[in-house]
Amino acid sequence: MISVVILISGRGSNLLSLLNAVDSGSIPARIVGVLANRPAAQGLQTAAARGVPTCVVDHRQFAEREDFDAALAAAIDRFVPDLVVLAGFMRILGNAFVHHFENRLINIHPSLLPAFPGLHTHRRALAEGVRIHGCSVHFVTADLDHGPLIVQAAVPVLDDDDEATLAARVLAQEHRIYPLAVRWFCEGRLRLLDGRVLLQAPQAGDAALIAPQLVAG
Ligand code: NHR
Ligand code: GAR
Repeated sequence: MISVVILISGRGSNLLSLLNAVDSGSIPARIVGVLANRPAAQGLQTAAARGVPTCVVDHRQFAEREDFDAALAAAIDRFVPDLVVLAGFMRILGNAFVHHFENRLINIHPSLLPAFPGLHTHRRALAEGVRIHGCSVHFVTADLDHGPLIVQAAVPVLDDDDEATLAARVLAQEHRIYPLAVRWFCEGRLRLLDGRVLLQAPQAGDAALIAPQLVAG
């Protein structure tokens, strides 16, 4: 069984969607730890209430980014995870950290990458007047918000949207695609080829396990 560590900074609604997907059996993994860089992150309570061990590595206790990264990596390594999931994690991670977790570190970003990397994506999408916005799950590389894309979901931008209404529409899709991406990773179905992600079809035997297969209409 794949072991997963989740990193958060705040509310933790993506964390909750992942915990629920594991509990319902749709992700074949164990969430072995939840780490936050802020002691006040609400998601820490969500995890503790579900019996998941939590840990805080407060970035304000470190003078240098590299020192924070090293302490965070050491705290994660104690859980011996196969996959590290950034779920609303708000600190940029340095090369050494990214390299240490290469090909087993993923992020959800609230825009249709490569549009709007970085912060305040919904505000910037509204300011640009884009009509389609969304969210992206990607492997994390040293190049901020530019790693190989695993899955994206798009939503319309409506004329009367403000930052809050647009963020809520995107967030609903985040809660769909992050569990999907984590499931594919845990099923061993994600392949990296020339900086792109390929999704392998389910194993041939799988169809028999869920026969009869569902068809549209
Ligand atoms: N690190 C690397 N190397 N590569 C990525 O793709 C990363 C990453 C760390 C976090 C999440 C990302 C997002 O989805 C993420 C992707 C924080 C910032 C940021 O500017 C930007 C992008 C992301 C997360 N953070 C400020 C900083 O100085 C602090 C902001 C705060 O603490 O509120 O680190 O959007
Ligand atoms: C989510 O919208 C996530 O995509 C975004 O922050 C929110 C966290 O919500 N992530 C970033 O902006 C990363 N810089 P949550 O804590 O409820 O999952």
